[in-house]
This record gives sequence, structure tokens and C-alpha cells, in this order.
Amino acid sequence: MMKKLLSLSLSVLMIALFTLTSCNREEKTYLGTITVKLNANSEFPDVSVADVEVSLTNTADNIVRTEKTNAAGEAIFAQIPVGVYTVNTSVKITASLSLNGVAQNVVLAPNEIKVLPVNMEKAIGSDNFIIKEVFFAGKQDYDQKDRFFEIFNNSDKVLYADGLHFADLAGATGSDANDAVLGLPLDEYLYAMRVAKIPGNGSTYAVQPGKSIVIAFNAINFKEGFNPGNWAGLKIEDYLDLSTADFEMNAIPFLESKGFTGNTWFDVDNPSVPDVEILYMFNAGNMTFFRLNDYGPGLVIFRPEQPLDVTNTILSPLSTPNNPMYFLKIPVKYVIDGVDILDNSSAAKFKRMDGKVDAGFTFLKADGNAFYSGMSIRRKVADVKSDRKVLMDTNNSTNDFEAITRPTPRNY
Ligand SMILES: [Ca+2]
Ligand SMILES: [Ca+2]
Repeated sequence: MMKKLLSLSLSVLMIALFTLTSCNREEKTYLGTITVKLNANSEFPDVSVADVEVSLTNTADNIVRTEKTNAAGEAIFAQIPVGVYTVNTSVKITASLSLNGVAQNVVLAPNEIKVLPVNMEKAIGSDNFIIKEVFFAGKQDYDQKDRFFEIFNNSDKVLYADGLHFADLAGATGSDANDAVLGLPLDEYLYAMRVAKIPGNGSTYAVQPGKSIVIAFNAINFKEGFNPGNWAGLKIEDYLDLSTADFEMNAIPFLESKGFTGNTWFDVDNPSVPDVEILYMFNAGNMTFFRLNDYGPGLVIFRPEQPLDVTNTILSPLSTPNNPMYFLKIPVKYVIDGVDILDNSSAAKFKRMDGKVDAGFTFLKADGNAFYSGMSIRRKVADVKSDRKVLMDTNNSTNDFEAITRPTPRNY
């Protein structure tokens, strides 16, 4: 009996040992090495690629690894788990000009030793308008009427907002277990659900350095409707005065021109605030509105070289026969700035814009669940000069933006 037990426990031990060693062996084969080799930009030969911090994000678990480049411009990520990675680095030249190195969908196979050349390219939209703030989630009293976003002149010269386009990009945010990734290549075109542009003749809407414009869903003073006994316990400070917004979204004339009825309860028009010119709505129909995605917009601002062809659409791969959806193609080369706001910290696979536009992504709360939170996404301040703020612009919203508890239109 004793002998039998002994031999049994011995065999258990053997199995355990065997499992342990095979586990180890298995684990080893799931590692590889990526050497990111930065190539200097010929336009800026004095900007060194040595001693530059490079980050590598695993798109499965969003773990970020960072390494500094050696004298040869190489950042070595040794013995890291196989998977799909995003590479991202940025070297600042002036407050509004930076060189970025970005690579997406970098696949590392078991035991692979990968050398990945990455070119340092001039960041899109350097020295131009940037997105400062996006308030899209609505408030605790279930109000969604007071949304806005804000565009900031981050340069040291006067810029004109006339003809500036913006788009709310297509694609899920990762807020729902059933969300599917868009599955379209993003390097040449982005795909928009809604597009509008700021009116003007080219010199109508001057924006001074360090100043901004506010584009409201409804340009009204929401403090006027404040009810001190509101069930959500909100204070008057929680309500925005958007009556001084520069522009307003108003879908009703656009919808009526297509034979549809707008939604006058939800989509209020302040006649004294000029409307943006709506160019495209993927869901134009009765009672629809033009507004940004509730769970996190992929927002880009851009300037096309010629009038945008609003028939240049693509049938979404997420369409069903009963619900075909067409998205407008926006050439990436026209983009000035973009921020990819996703639902939560692990939604990287839902990114809707190329790394050239936004190398990272941002979110209101790491675990999602920010709908009706009253929170806002805002760009950080990089520098304060005597006459103006300079906002952080590394073309990576993970670095550049932060979530704040209450929106701050035209303010910090
Ligand atoms: Ca409106
Ligand atoms: Ca108006």
C-alpha cells in the first residue's frame, strides 16, 4: 500500500515537473524582440534620433513599454510577448512643431527578431489650429443639448477659421461588447459619419494666437433653465452658457432640403449665432441630428484643397442588408488635427484614425461608463508665454489630452 502511494505521488510529481518544464518552454516561444530604428528627417538634419524615448503599446492589453534610442537611433525591446504593437515617438522642435515616428499593426511572431525602420515625419498640422476640448458625453441630468467642441489657434499668428471642415468619424468606440472594428484601411482615407464646415469668405473669422472658437450643438444659455431642485443635484455652475458660441450645429435646414423633418425640441437654433454648413450626414432622415458620437467621437479638423465631393462614399463593412450605411471618405493628407476619443483605456483596437493623425487615443474614464458623466476631454497646456498659452501637441492624444470633471469652454 505504502509503496503504491509512494509511486503514485512520484508520478504526480513527475507530471507536475513535466508540466512545469513544458510551460516554461511554451512561454519562451511566445517572446520576440523588436528593434525600432529611427530614421532622421532630411528637412531637419540637426534633429538627432539618439537618446529619444520610444514607446511600444501592446494592442491586446495596452501595456506600454518605453526605451531610449542608442547613438545609432535604435530602441531595443528585447524578449517581449508576441502580438500586435503600435510604435510611437515624438521630438519637439518648437512649441508648435514636432517630428513624429509612428508605426501601427506591427506584428511580432514567436522567436522573431524584428528590425523596424521608422521615419521621423513632420507632425500633421504643426503650426495651425488644434482641437482644444470636446464635451460630448452629456450631463447627469440626462441632458445632451449642451455639447460643444473648441478649436484653438496654437500658433503665434492670426489664423482664419473660414472653410475649416470637421468630421465625426465612423467606427465603434468599444463601449459595447458587440462592437465590431471598422475594418477599413486608414492610411489614405478616414471615414466620416458627419461632416460640416465653418462658413466665411476666407477672411471673415479671424482667430488671434492663443484664442479659440466654440462650436456648440445648441448656442443657448443653459443657466437660464436651471432648476435648483433638479433630481441630479446639479448646481448652476454645472450648466453652460453657450449663447456666446461662435458657431452652432443646426441640422434642420439641411434635413429639410432633403425632404426630411428635423427635431426642433432637441436641435435648437439661436438665429444670432451662425450655423456651420452641414455637408454630410450618414443617417439623414426624419428627426435625426448632427452631433458628435455620444460615447467618444473620432473628431478631425481638415481643409480640403478643392470642394469636398460628398458623393465619394464607401459602404460600411458593418452594414447589414436592411441597414446600409455609407461613410464619406476624407483624404488623410487634408487633416490638420484629430483626437480619437474611445470609450475606455483598453479600446485601442477600435482606433478610427491613422497614427499620423493621432498616434494614441484618449477616454473619459479608464473603465468606460462615462455617458452622462458631465466630464469633458481637454488638451493640456505645454507652456505659458506672456501673451498666450501654448497647448501640448505631440499628435498623440494619450499624452496631449486629459479628462476633466466639468467642461471649460474658452477657458482652463
Ligand atoms: Ca442646434
Ligand atoms: Ca444658429
